[in-house]
Amino acid sequence: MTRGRHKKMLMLFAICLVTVFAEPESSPDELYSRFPKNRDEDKCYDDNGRPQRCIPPFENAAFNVLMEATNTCGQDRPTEFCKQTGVQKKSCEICRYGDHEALFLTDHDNNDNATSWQSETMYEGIEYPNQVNLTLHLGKTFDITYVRVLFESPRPESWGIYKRRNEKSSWEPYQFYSATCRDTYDLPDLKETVGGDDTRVLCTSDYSDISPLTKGTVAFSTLEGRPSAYNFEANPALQEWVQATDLRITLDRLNTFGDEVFGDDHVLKSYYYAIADVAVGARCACNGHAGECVNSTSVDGKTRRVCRCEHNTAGPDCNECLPFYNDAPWGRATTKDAHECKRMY
Ligand SMILES: [Ca+2]
Repeated sequence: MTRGRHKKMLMLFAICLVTVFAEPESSPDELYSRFPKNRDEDKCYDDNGRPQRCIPPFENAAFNVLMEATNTCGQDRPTEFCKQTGVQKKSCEICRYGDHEALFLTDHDNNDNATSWQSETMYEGIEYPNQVNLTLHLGKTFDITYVRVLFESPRPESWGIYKRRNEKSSWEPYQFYSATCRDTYDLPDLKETVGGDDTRVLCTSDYSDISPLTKGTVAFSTLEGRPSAYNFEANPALQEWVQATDLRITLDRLNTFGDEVFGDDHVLKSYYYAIADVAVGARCACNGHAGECVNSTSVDGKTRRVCRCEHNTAGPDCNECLPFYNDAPWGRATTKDAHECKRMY
């Protein structure tokens, strides 16, 4: 084999290796294509002025939206934490006010130097049954494709994602990640189950190892493994399943090496939750009657996102007909019928 060819083979091998390791555990963007789309998807009228179904662009709905954290290190007083390096001697630092705030969950990270939110440690009592909640208010209904969490600490032993369909409804479980699904959440591990209905809450043990110690990702794709995902448009239950106005991450159990039982201070201080980024792949939900979502400031001075409604519809999600446009009952636009609201004469 010539030297040049050898080099090429090595390069090819390296590229394959990178491809294998760069592949995320699930590919939410691939799933996103299950939502019907075409390149004119934001146009609510065709070239001849006829109404057609339109949808706002795909976005990271969490970006720069401040999450509420029920616990943050350094918030009340400086606290010590020790880096989990896997070796006996741990390097410890102080977390001060502002070092690891909740706003770092949804800010713009550059890859080499990501900012992260961090909780207090097991030394301060951050352990089951105590929980840490991170809550994201989106301000209106979104169609959620995925929730992706990039951990700075090891991924938790047990945690869950909850959602609310509107600001007044109660929190519903969306997905659980746990090495102890039955004990912690009273659900079977996904590995032990077969089939099931579209809107069943699942628990999986796949992402609950203590390794990797940092930069572990978990991506929850709302339609993954849902039997009717390919027929999304004809399935109202699934359409409702992907909708949320608020999302909550509940951190229940820390992952440990089991050495916390001896109660050593430095060991206890090496167990805490830290997250570098939370991303929510979603579209503003407008029932097929708007091609974009815009900021709107209400009388109380609050700015929130609202659909720019077309087809003579109105409401935050284009969920009703304009006054005097009630010739036919309101309907969600489909690819076959835009369900335009028509003037009553
Ligand atoms: Ca960050």
